[in-house]
Amino acid sequence: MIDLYSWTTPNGRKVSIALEELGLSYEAHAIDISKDEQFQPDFLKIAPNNRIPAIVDRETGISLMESGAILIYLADKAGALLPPEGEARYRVIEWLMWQMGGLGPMAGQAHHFLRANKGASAYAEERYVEEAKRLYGVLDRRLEGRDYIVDEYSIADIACWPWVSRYAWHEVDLDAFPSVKRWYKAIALRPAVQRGYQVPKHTGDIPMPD
Ligand SMILES: N[C@@H](CCC(=O)N[C@@H](CS)C(=O)NCC(=O)O)C(=O)O
Repeated sequence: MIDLYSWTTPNGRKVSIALEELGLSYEAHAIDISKDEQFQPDFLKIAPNNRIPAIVDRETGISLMESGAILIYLADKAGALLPPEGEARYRVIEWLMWQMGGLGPMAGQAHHFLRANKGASAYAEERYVEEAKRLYGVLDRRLEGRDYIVDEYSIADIACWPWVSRYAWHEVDLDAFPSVKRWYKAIALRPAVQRGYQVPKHTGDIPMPD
């Protein structure tokens, strides 16, 4: 049994989607970041960076923060969604790191300036939207002629998909990125993705472009 501490955000959804895909038993605990619950002392013991998501594996006693590390741990534990060795394993980790260091932080900053602080800085709004679009271009080229980011569906797809589900928040038109759009819509139909998206609470349907 895995304890999942999460909220209805892209980084949180990565982990609930992976847990659903892998069929691992878990109990979700809501950490409402709009109420600053990520700063509670008990949560800090397992998440020293004050951010969701975090997990505790009751079987091993291991606790982890950082969604990328959690995805690798869960995939290795279940023996799926991450090849055990060889080039494909490093290719999945490569694209997972691309999401962790690029797509997530840049789109997150775009949300900060476009939605939470609109008008605070025209420079920052343009900078992060343009960087988000550049990254969508990178992903679009990678997905041209491929169903998934690496050969099989993997934690690289699961890491990127919830960020792309916020395409409207960072003002990206998916019609400009046809391979990303096709990939996004196909993954959105997966039953495990539909379940994991609504953890720790239901927030409405998955955004679906025409
Ligand atoms: N690199 C971290 C980022 C986690 C992160 O930024 N989580 C956000 C929600 S998506 C959060 O907890 N924000 C709370 C805050 O900013 O105080 C990861 O991937 O786990």
